[in-house]
Amino acid sequence: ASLLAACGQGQVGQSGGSGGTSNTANSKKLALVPGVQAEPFYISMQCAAQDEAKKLGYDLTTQAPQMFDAAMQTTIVNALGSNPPAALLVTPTDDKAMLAPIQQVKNRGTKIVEVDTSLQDKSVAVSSISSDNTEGGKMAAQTLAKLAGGKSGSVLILDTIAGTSTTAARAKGFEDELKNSPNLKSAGIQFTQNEPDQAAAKVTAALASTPDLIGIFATNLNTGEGAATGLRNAGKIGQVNLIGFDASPSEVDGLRKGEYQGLIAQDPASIGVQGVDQAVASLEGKPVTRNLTANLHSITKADMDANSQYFYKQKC
Ligand code: T6T
Repeated sequence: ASLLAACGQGQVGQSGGSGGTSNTANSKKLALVPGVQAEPFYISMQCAAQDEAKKLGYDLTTQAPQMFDAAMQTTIVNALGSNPPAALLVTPTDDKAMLAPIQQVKNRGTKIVEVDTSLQDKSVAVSSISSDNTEGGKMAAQTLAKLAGGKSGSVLILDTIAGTSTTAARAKGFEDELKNSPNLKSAGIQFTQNEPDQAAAKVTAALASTPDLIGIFATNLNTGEGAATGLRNAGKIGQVNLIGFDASPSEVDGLRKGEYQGLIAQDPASIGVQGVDQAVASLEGKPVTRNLTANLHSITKADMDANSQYFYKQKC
């Protein structure tokens, strides 16, 4: 407790740098702090991570913030400092704001593994596991280009919150790839604070301001669900092509109903398993891989039944 008091809340560092104290009582304890609670992507990741930890003789506990929010996540990460786990698997909800709290846990001797998102500072984690999000954005642009079939028009990108490494890479990959389709013009990137209602409102506004809107790329689950609502409210389902990211039950349902023309599904279970494997390798002095990726799968209504293994879970 005295060490924690010496470090103080939100401060970075402890003399001696990243060495810290290793807590032998917790040598088999792994903590997972995902981006947000009760959300199918992170539930799927957590279920697989728990199973993998158990298989390797470790115990993984999960604590998730109520919202995808750096202040809420900071409170959880700071609390870990008083009883540090051997390793922390974390989804930084902001690529800069989460640096200080995560570094502080690291300074207590905890190994840090990033799962899904990552910090801008690449010196903190021993390993980072994510989808190739730039490639995912590119896949979405290629799907929309194919659906447009040479027809001209504008396409809107719905991002979540500035500072989210994953969705930012998806939006960038999408915009870069769009340049290869001269008939398609970017109507810009709109931030939605990861709120479906805001995504729906941005779609309503875009339909009014951009009469040639022919496509939308929703960079994650909440933006996709909101975009589908916006299109439904305007009676534009099927007229404006919607490509979503992720494969939540509601998105999968929307794909079946024709609200989405395509989904780019991630493999959150693989991210969870690889995260645990890297954390354990690091704790046991085995070789650790600094960057790992999980596969992506482009799914359409036509092939969705053959791809049901990529659909996300609502519970373990
Ligand atoms: O798309 C995932 C995740 O990869 C991203 O970092 C945040 O949003 C999700 O959790 C979906 O809601």
